[in-house]
Amino acid sequence: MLNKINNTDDLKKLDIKDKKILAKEIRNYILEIVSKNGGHLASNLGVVELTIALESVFDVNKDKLIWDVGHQSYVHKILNGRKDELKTLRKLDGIAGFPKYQENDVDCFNTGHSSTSISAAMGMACARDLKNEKNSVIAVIGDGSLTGGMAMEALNHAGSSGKNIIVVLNDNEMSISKNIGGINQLLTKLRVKKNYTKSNDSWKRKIRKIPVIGKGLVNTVSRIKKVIKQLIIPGMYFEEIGFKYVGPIDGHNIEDLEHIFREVKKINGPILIHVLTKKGKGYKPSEENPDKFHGASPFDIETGKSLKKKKKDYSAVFGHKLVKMASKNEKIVAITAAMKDGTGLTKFGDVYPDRLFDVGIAEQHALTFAAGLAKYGMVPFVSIYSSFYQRAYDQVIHDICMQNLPVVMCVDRAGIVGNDGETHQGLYDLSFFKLIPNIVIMAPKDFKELEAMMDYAIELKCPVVIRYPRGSEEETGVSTTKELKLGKCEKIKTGKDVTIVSIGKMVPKALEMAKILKEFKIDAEVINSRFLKPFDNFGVLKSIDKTKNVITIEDGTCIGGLASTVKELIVDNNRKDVKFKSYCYPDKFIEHGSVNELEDRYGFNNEDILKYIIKSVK
Ligand SMILES: Cc1ncc(C[n+]2csc(CCOP(=O)(O)OP(=O)(O)O)c2C)c(N)n1
Repeated sequence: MLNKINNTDDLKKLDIKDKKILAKEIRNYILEIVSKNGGHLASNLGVVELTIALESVFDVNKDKLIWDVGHQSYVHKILNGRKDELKTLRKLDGIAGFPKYQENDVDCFNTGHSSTSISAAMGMACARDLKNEKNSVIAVIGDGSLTGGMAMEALNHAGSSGKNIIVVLNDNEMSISKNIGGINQLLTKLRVKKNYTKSNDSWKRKIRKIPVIGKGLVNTVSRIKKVIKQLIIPGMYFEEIGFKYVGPIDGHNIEDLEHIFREVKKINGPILIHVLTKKGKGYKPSEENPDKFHGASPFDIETGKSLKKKKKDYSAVFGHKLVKMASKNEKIVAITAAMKDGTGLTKFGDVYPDRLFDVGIAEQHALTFAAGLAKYGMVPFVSIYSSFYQRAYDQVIHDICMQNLPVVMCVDRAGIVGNDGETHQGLYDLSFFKLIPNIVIMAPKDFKELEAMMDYAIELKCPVVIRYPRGSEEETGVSTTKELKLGKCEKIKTGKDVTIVSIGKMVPKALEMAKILKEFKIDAEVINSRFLKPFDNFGVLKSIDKTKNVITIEDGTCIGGLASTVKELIVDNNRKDVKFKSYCYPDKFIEHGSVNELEDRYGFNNEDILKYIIKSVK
């Protein structure tokens, strides 16, 4: 069946029986590819029938179909001209793991970060109406992503707008791990709605029996009715804010789904269709452990076991250290935005369940929540991936830094993250944090320095950022001996010919360079910046004055980070005779590929750097 499908016109020719066969084939195909390339397996296996039904009923070329997060868009890509290319999924120059209009116009809105789909859909619905055009606009959003503040803001806007917009709520009871929070409780009630029907009737009968005397009581009774109605018909929540609620519907029954979508197409106003799916469906290991197969590295299909050797990584070191610190300091609390496992906080939650707060996919709330905790005397460590910190920028400025609150902002997955691509690269944090007053920014060169920075962050009693990369430490052969001092760099090798200033995960590279340069009789001075803010102007300038030749290496954008800082230092101090070169990421969104491939592509390979240094010194 799969061979017959090149686009959704082909799909529309199939009958239900053939679509069921197609669903099976698509699952096997995705499994085969993700087991080799890695990727978001469980979410895609869960939406096979849903995607087939949506794209059979709606016209992806005319209607607007927006995938929230977009990690579940592989089925859509298969059905829309990228079946063969899917083999290159997430590979350098291959197709992306998220919707990309650059690949195909039917990916009508690029996603990667959660909870944006309803806002984008509302924008499109309003534009459509202003242009007097006719089509359906559909946002497909998971129950996890529905917990994001943006989704709530958009529901609020859409509900009262009267616009024709369809929200398909793909409810699998999971975010990356089990979904949590009040919205999830609401959905739990909805999931078992059918069981309420009976009691609903009996409640109605009971209410009717209440004697109604006088106007006041009538009002009271109608208010009570409303409240009770909300309790026993929880879909009312969506109805109350202006949506027509349809569901819950079995998300693996193509026939039922198509029927509902056809009906809904005819209805005016905002509609929410509640669809129940099973995350990881059709592959036993992912059905049993959907969290492990949310974002999977390559694995063996037979056993489901990962083919990647598990090495201790920065997130794990962070998590273990925090558990140790928390045993001595009862004020320490940890916050995650739906990424407990990814950020290494699982053990912390096991040991201190009352001191770990998983706030859902709610980075903005996480930061202001941390500010509240800090204001009341606690010591919050907030661990969020670099690219998701972007969403909480105002909270960092307005709620944390303006009040100079001692929140430790741990920036995980900083720098190039690899195959998830442009939406997930953590290239901007150094730059955007640096603009903020009152903040201290540190980046460790290895695990030991991360631990030291975590201890030191508490001593500072102000907003602190600690950024560290995805994965494991690189061997430096140099252990951290010097104590951390605010705004002081660490000179790890003295030299006279060239100064290499680097930060975080690029320090080991700088040391490696220095080692090789020795063979060319070039004596490099290696500086671990440790702090980007406050920056060690004095220490770095002293080295530059000696060598008159400086290069910077950082895992971040060229604008506003280490490169800019050193450049400003040179200009501000009028050092006209100094040679300067920076290794950093250019002013463009960096695509997907492995970390090594991207480092090579963007000039971080040893050969290129060596060539430059040798030329600049001679
Ligand atoms: C702003 C933001 N924070 C965190 C993430 C990481 N993340 C990707 S998918 C996901 C869970 C999404 O759950 P849900 O919407 O229910 O989709 P499912 O994977 O269960 O289908 C999370 C937390 C993200 N993409 N964007």
